[in-house]
Amino acid sequence: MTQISDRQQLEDKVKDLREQLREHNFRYYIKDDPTVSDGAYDTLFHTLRKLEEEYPQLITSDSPTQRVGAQPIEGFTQVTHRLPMLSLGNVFNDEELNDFDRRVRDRLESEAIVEYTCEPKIDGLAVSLLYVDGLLTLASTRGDGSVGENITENVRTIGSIPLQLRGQGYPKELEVRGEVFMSKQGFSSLNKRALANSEKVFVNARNAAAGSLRQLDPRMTAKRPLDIFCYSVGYVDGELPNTQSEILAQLQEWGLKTNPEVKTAMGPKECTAYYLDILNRRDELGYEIDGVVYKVNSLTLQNKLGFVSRAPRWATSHKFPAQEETTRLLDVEFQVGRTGAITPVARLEPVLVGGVTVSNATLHNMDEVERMDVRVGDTVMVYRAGDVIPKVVKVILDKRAEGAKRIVMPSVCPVCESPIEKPEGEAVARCSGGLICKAQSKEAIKHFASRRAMDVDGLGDKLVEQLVDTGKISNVAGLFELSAEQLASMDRMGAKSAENLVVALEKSKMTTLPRFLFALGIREVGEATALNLANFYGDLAAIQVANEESLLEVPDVGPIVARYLKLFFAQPHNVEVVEQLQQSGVHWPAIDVVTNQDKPLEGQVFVLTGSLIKMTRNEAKAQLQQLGAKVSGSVSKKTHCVVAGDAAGSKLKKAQDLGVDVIDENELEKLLARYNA
Ligand code: I6G
Repeated sequence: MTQISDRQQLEDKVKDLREQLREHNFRYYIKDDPTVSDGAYDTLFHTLRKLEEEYPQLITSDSPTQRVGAQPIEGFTQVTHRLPMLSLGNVFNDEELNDFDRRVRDRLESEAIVEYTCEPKIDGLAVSLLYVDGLLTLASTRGDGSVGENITENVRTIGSIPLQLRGQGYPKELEVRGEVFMSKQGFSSLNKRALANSEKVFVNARNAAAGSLRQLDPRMTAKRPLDIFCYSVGYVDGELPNTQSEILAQLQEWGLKTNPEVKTAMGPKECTAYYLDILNRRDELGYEIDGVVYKVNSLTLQNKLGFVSRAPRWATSHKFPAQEETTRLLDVEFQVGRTGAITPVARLEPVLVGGVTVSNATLHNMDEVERMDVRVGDTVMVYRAGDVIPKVVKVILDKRAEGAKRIVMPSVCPVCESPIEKPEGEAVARCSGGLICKAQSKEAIKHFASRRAMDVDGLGDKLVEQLVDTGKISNVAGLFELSAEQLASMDRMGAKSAENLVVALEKSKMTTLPRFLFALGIREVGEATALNLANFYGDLAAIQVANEESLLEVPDVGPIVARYLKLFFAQPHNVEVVEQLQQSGVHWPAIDVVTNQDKPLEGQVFVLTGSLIKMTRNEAKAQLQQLGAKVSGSVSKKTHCVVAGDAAGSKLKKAQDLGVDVIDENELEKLLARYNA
């Protein structure tokens, strides 16, 4: 760096790096069309960071290196909006939409068809972003519409919000309004992790986004998968186009993210067509919406129409049927999962939620039951989204009836009557019956046959249940004893399907050791751990007899996994089943352990994202590859681990969405040190 002696040259270089990084962010977040690899982005980021470390006087707040503040803040200060953040009126059906359009035309004293812009109404949090001379200067919540909270430090951590507008011609002051939200998958993996760690779960994606924006420590917000769609402007000191659709296009050019579903519609009929189309595709959208918004496209007409009380006359939202409804909790039953986990399930007075009748919903676990203080007879709020199992999210305490009955976890399994155990500190209670329990057997067999395990084509859940209920099989080994005749005698099974299933079972016998290990359904042994075990020991017999000390040497195997492995193979019944399976012809190719000890990460797919501080991404990549890992550029279900550096963006989000392991730079360092020692 010291070769750059000339100060001007140095400043130019820093400026150029920032511009390049901004442009790449724009391509990545806004256009969804990156033009450089992560590695190339990283190199630029590092060069900039190194220069800034060497010349701290060159650091500016809009530098792409300056997203996450170092210190938590003490509280949120209040911000008075220069122009109030209004609310929107609602319509719920075609008739009300026609009335809205009628009022618009009456007020404009025109019978001409009105052009509207249509966009999804995101179920998130309205925020205001103030850009002064293109710099993000202030971000605030809507609050009561007049006064909100200053959440600038947290908003700066959201990768899709530019710290500096791109291009030229933006107004001297530009207040942009939008909705910050958490994607459906981001929300789901956040809650999964919270459940696993016995932490508080969020009721819905909106609350999760709100909770994330209200963190006092911006480093916490930075870890949450937040995103934004900008939908309009507030205070503007400068020129803007004269229609809503052109304003959105212009905001995008300046680097602000707008919704790709925005369209224009001529009159209410086309608006309804848009509404139906979005309603139809609601579950496919990666984020929660609660309706669509129509706005008169022309700003001239908007100005003529003005406002009524605190809502514009030129816009309305067209609400979808609710996805949350209240109903009565009639009873609670306890379901038993593959590992014996007992889930309380609510039996409800049937209720229509978002167009679907719901009569059962999950209550997760007893900690949740206690946290919500839910009782039989209570009026509860039920939430349903897409194909996901509906859940009870809240009790309406005001409506609690006199005799509402507390929910008590049974002491024995409702299926096999073995004792239920709940170890201290764990959120989940379990049936101790193991494979004696029919419920556990059914789930174990379903898991064994599943696509990522033994991959038995054509063995559906219902069939497994029938096979166990009729006593045809009691464990996974029984699957390979089934004849085509036995299968053909099951409900809804023809001779042809039965034959196909026998062929599929035969085909599945040729597998791999990692798949087989995973298929056994040993607690905490997921695909990645199964792969590590297979690579470390090379064969099943060695794993079966490995002691705890040895198991702890396997990458990513800690005391808990080691204990479950020991427990599993200590049970004669399990060993017997494994032997039966091998005798039936289940087999796999041998693994060369010698090679794999040199390459302990063989078969593991890593993705590096965000900026690393202590090493470049290329260095990290080379070291991982040396240990046998494959380093891929994109996250998918096949990814084993994502290394997330600073300002990690959509790849981190995707990893969280898919439930892929995420480690930070420190953990990566430890991992590399373990093998390189
Ligand atoms: O709350 C809102 C959500 C979405 C809005 C809104 C919007 O446009 C897509 N637009 C306005 C003008 C207002 N609230 C006041």
